[in-house]
Amino acid sequence: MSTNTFSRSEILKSSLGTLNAGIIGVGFIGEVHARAIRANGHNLLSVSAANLELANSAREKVGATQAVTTQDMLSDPNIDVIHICTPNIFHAEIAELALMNGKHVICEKPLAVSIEDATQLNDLAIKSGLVATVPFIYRYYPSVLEARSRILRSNTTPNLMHGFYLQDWLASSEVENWRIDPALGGPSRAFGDIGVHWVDLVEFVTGQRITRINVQLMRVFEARSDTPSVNTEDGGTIIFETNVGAQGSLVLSQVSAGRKNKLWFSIEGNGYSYVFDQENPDSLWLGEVESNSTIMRGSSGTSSLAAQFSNLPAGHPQGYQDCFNSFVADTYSATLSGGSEALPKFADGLRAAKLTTAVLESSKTQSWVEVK
Ligand code: SOE
Repeated sequence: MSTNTFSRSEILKSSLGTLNAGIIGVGFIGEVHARAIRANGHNLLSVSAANLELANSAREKVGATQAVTTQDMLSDPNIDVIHICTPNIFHAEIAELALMNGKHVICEKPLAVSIEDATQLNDLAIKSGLVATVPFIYRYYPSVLEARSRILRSNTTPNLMHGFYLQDWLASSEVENWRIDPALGGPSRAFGDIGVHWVDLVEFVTGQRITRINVQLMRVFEARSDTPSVNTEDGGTIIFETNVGAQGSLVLSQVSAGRKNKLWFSIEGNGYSYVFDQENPDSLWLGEVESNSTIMRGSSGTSSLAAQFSNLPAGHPQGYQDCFNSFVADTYSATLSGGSEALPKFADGLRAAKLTTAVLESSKTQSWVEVK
């Protein structure tokens, strides 16, 4: 069986050497970051958490060399890259300190819960010359990259984009999580947590920008076991227009039974429809007027952009953690050579903050809102 040639990120890794990483906050997503650091051959030197006791159990969980305070990690000259995986409300302050201490930063989304803070962070990142990224990792599915290259290469601009992002991990009022509380998660939950991924993908794949938005947010559970009054949305429906006049719609929910992580989109232009399904990500569906087909990841004829992040032969599925590994590889190699065209930077985190603000405003005013 022949394997693919080594991917661009794997080749860059060999000239990069080993970088030292620190992770702040080690919940589900912190563990995903830890695996990605290791998979890329880098060194997980330090972890920190809300206190040293939690940091110590996190150290054991992910096998980091040391448990430290966040302050010590930020000022440690041996740390090259800081991964911020705390509850949302702490992201902006820590990201600012990390950049000011000369660290490259991967900051979980949302970069900040206000446009002002996200703007300041983006400015600071640009001024510092450091690598500063936000894990919009679904971009790294080769099928997504294939759709982007084909659409940008084609002579026709997409005129319609639609889909959904559905989950069920909050589908019972018994379930509690810090994301439900705006004091920790920020003012938007379903859009801020999953809607931003869908919108980021559709803008990335089409090269278009959403300019106007009209939103209905919904709350299925007005109360949860420890939360007498829930103030964040369980989901919603969104219609939008883009800078070239294309139209779109998105259905979002974190309370849809049986839907685990159902991110799905269809992007349609004159003569084509491209469909991507995150729960079946190794293939991209192509609809044409005379025939339909399925483009398999890794098959001959796929674009060089998709091939860059295709690390296994066709038929050996790549999944969520592989995307995360590719994203971390791209971020780390950007410290040496600039990243790939997929690399989501703080500017993309700022974009998500602008869209989130527009979503909340439209839902509140029950009207069309321009995205800043
Ligand atoms: C939880 O809703 C979550 O883990 C998000 O925080 C991620 O960003 C998304 O990729 C999957 O779901």
